[in-house]
Amino acid sequence: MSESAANNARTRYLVTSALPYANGPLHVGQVVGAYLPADVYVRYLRARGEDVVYICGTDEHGVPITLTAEREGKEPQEVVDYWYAHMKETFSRFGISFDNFSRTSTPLHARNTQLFYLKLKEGGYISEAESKQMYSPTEGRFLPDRYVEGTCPVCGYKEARGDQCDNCGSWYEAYELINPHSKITGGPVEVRETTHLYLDLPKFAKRLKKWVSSQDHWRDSVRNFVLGIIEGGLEKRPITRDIKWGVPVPEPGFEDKRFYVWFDAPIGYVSSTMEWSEFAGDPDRWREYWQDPDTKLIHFIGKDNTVFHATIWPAMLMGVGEDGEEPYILPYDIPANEFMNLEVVVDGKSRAMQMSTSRNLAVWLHEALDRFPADPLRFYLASILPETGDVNFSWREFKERVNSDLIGNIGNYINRTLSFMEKYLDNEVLQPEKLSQATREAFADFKELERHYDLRMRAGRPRDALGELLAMSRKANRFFDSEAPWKSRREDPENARTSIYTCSVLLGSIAYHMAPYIPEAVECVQSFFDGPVSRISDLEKLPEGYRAHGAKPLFRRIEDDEVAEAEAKLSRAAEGT
Ligand code: B3M
Ligand code: ZN
Repeated sequence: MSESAANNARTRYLVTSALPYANGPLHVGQVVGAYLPADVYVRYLRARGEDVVYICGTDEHGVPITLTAEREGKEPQEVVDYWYAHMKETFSRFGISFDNFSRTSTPLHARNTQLFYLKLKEGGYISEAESKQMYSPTEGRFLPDRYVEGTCPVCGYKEARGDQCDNCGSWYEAYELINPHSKITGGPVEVRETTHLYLDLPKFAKRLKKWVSSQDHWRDSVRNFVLGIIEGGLEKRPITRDIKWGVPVPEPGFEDKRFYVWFDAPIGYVSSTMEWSEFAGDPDRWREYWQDPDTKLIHFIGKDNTVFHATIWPAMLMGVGEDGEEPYILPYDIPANEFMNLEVVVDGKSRAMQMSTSRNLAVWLHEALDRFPADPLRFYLASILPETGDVNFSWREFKERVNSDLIGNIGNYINRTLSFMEKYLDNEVLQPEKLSQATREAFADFKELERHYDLRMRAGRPRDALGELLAMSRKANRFFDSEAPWKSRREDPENARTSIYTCSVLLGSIAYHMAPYIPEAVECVQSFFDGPVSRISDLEKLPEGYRAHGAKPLFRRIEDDEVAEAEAKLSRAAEGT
C-alpha cells in the first residue's frame, strides 16, 4: 500500500503489552507472548502512517513483589526500582519501541486507581463482605495464600501450597490445609475473619456476554475461553488484600489493606497513557485514546492473563463510564499468545522442557543480548511466535534460521544487489524506458506477496507475515539468478541495467517489509541510500536520484561454539548442576 493511501484513512490505535512484574529479569517466553508481536505490529502501523500509541510499564504491586523482597531481605521499593530500570534498559536494547514505559508505583497511578474504584462504587458495583483468611500471630499479619504451606487435605503431600497442591493438582481454600504454617517463618498460622471489598461481576454478565459473542475478529481460542467463563457463572471478586504494599484503599477501616494487584494493574495502561500525554505537553490527549469510540484498543498478552483482560477489565471499563462521565472504550482485540517451552540437551539428548524461572531454566533476554545482536534474536523469535499453539525455543534452531533464512536468503539478496550496483553500475540505477516482461511478472508476484503480508499483519499474525517476507526474498533471489546480470553486463549492458533496476525495486520492498522485525538492519540499508527506505517501497518506481554506496554485509553468521555455550548453560540448569 502506498503511504498516501494509508494517510487518507488514518486510524487511531492504542496498543499495550502486559505490564511485567518488576521482580526479575525478562525471559524470551514473555517476549514472544506480549512484547515482540506488539512491537512488530506497532512498527508496521506507524510506517503506514497510522496514529499509534504503544504503552507499557512495570507492574510493581502484589505478592510477587513482596515475596521477592522478603526472600532477598529488601524493601519492595528497592526491588521494583532495580527491576524497573533493568527492564526498561533491556527492552530498549531489544528494540521494543514503547511510546511510554511507566510504572504502577507512581502517585498518578495511585490516584487513578482510587478514582476507578470510587466510580465503580458510585455505579453500585462494589460491596463489602467477610471471609476467612490465614493469619500469622507471630508475624502479626494476614498471609496471602502463596505464603502458606501445609499438608494437602486430598493426597497428604506435605509441601502443598496455600491454594493448590503441586502433587495432586487439587484446589482448595488455604484454611483446609492440615498443619498450615507460614512459608516465611515456618511458624503456625490460624484462621481469622477479615473484611474485603468485592467487584460485582455478575452485574456485568449479560453485557459481557453480548459484547464477547460479537467479537468475530478475535482469535477463536480467546473468544471461546471467555464465553466459557461467563457461561460458567461469574462471581463477585475480592479487589482488596491484607497486605501493606500496593495502592491504598480510600475507605475508613481499610487503612491496613491495599488494592489487589490485578485491580490496579490494568488501570496502569490508562495511567501510562496519561503520563505519555503529560510528557507530550498535551495533558488531555489520553482521552482520545481511551474515550473516542473510533480508537482501536489492542492488548497483547500471554494466555494466562486472558481472564483479567477479557472479563474483569472490560467489566471495570463498562462500570466507570456511566453517569455523565465520558465512557471508556472496550478492547478491540486481545491477542493472547500461547506458551514457549525450551529445547534443552539433557544427558546428551535434546528434549522440550517447561521454563522454570526459579530453577534458572530460562533464556533471559539481557543475557541473550549479551551474546547476540537484537536483530537475529528478533528474527528467530518472530519466526516461532506462539500465535496458534505452544512452541519450542532452541538455540540450535536459532543458529540455523539465522544463518540460512536471515543471512542466506534476505541478507544475501540485499548484499548481491547492492554490490553489483556499486561495482559495475557506478552506484546509479536509472529507470528503463520500458519494463521487460520478466520485470513486470516479478512486480506482479511481489504485489501479491505484499498483499498477503498486509492481510496477515492486519490480522495480528506477524509470524505468518514473516513467512510472506521470506517468500518475497526467495522470489527476488530467483529473479537475480535467472537474469544473471553478471553475464549480461558484458553481452548486453542495457539489459543488465534493467535487471538491476528491478532488483533494486524489489530490495526496497523487502527492506520496507522487514523493518518491523529487524529495524537495525533496515537502518543500515537506509544508510547506504539517499532517502528513507519507505520511499522506495512503491513497486515500479524508484525516486529520483536513487543511489547506493558503501554497502557492507548486514549480518554476521552465528557460530557453532556460540550456541554451544548458550545451550550448555541451559543443560546445566536442567541437570541442576
Ligand atoms: N504482571 C502478570 C504477568 O506479568 C501481570 C500482567 C499485568 S497486565 C495488566 O504475567
Ligand atoms: Zn495433594
